[in-house]
Amino acid sequence: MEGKSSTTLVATAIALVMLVLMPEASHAERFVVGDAARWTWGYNYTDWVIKKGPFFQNDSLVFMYDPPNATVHAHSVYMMRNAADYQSCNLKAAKLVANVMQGAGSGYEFVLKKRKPHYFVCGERGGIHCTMGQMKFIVKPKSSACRDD
Ligand SMILES: [Cu+2]
Repeated sequence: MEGKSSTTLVATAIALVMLVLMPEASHAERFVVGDAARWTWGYNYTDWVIKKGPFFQNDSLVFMYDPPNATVHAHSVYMMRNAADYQSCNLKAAKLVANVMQGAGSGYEFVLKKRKPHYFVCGERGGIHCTMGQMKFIVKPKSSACRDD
């Protein structure tokens, strides 16, 4: 008898947790970085962030770019460790997020799980895509509790 009531309790607890979590999960948005331009040389992603934001925790960013071929530049996605590295496009301590192949097809999806500044850059050509190609942007997700839609 005791086992059965604790099972019921667990089931009730799970149901309650799902009730609390599900509306939030269903509100998370998915953004294709750069929209129709996708992840490419010369597009102003800083403007794109201003236009699309604010971003919230659990929203996702989808990076879409073709794998390297004879006519297309290779791109990638790196995360810079801090603002200084981001400003100078210094890739030495950067963390690889998606390699040159991972933007193909439906793209590479990055879920914004943490409420911290995310410094995204393209790491190709020793940082030239970051410095000259404007392939860089910062996203700092707000708490999902702040979402008012
Ligand atoms: Cu690039």
